[in-house]
Amino acid sequence: MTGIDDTVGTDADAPTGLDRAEDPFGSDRALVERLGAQQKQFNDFMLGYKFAIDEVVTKIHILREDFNNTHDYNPIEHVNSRLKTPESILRKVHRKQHPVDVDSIRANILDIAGVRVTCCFLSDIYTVRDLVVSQNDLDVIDERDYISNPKPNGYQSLHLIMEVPVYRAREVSQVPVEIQIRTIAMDFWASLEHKIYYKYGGEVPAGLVSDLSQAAAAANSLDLKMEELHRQVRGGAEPDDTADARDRHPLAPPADLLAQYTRAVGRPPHSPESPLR
Ligand code: 0O2
Repeated sequence: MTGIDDTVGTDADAPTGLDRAEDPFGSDRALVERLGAQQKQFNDFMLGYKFAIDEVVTKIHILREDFNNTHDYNPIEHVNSRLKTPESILRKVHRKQHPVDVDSIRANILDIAGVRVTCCFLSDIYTVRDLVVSQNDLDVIDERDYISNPKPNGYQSLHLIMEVPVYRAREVSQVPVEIQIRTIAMDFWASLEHKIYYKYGGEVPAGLVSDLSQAAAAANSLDLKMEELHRQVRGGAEPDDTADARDRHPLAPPADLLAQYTRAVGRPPHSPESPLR
């Protein structure tokens, strides 16, 4: 006797004399078991997308912090992510007239995992795009530039569908993630348009469509103006890599370590003739 009853709750322990009348599921037991197995499979399927989001968000956070460290400038304003709800997945697969099963969803719905990167300036969008696309472990499946080619309603954003390796306990799977990169102005417009679209169930009144289109043009001209101001303020300067900027950085070596180095070597580590630079 171990003190642990490790058979409690298993089917092996069910009374052998149990007849259909005593089994709460009766003849539906097979169906219940099948549904349970399907639910488990679907949860496992969704978990793969959640892990893929985690991978991409980590990559974006690393880029953000590293870019800030190296260039004393940050092209990423904020990062959001979302896992499409099962209901939204089913609506989309149905709307696109694909079969409604897990294999079809896997093959046809490529934005189950979504990461949105919001940038201050237009040029930042392409900086972030290049940094993401150049990562060797990610493959670009599709790219849509709705900034060069806005949608008829005025929607602007850069979309990348990236395939991300996810290392799970039993396998490595390649999972698609949609990365939307846009400015704050584009994001503001898209959030409002999304709310209006859903409020009217997709049938937005003509007057509102026209107002939204004007608002998109205003957002675009704001982006162009801010980009111009940004250029003026930076004066075409390359990333700030001056000694001052490095010294301001939180990861700069502590003052006593610098002093020790300077005493031992005869010059500070960031002097121009230093072999370290
Ligand atoms: P949700 O609610 O955000 O999940 P297709 O063009 O048919 O091949 P798909 O997947 O529609 O396929 O591609 P697309 O057009 O690149 O859109 C992907 C996502 O971008 C959408 O997902 C939206 O999040 C966003 N998006 C695209 N067009 C618009 C638009 O006009 N307005 C807004 N606000 N967002 C847009 P979902 O599944 O449509 O929606």
